Amino acid sequence: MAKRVLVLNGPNLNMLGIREPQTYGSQTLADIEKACIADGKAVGLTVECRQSNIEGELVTWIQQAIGKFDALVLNPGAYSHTSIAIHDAIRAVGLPVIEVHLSNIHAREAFRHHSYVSPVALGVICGLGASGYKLALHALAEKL
Ligand code: CA2
Repeated sequence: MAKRVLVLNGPNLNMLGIREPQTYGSQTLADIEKACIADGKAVGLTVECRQSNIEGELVTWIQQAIGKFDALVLNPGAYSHTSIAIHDAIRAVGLPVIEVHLSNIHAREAFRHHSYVSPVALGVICGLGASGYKLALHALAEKL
């Protein structure tokens, strides 16, 4: 059976392509999600995509991934820098998570340099724009 991957995007990522293209690129979230489904299919993965602006909803989806998904690709948005709840949820489910950021968080403001997600992630990709999601899916296809 094809391995199943949940691609989760956090707060404000529904604004992609509408504002700040110089930082986050010109693709919309719908474009990125469509590409994730196609890129996943090309490497034998079944991909489902969701986005939420609500921390608790992301936590619930991470918890509910047990038994339904084999791995996650997660762009936690600004919750990367604040959320112990998302850190704890990833630890609790024990599924492999690849953290993706469109921008290079280390080349930006100091408050973006720390991520609570990175220590519990299998890997971290940042600064490569929407290609980061494709790279994460390719890595999962090899690892799963
Ligand atoms: O680079 C990334 O992918 C981020 O996760 C994006 C977050 C930011 O808080 C992280 O530090 C890095 C912000 C997403 C906001 O997305 C927008 C898109 C278009 C217009 C405004 C915001």
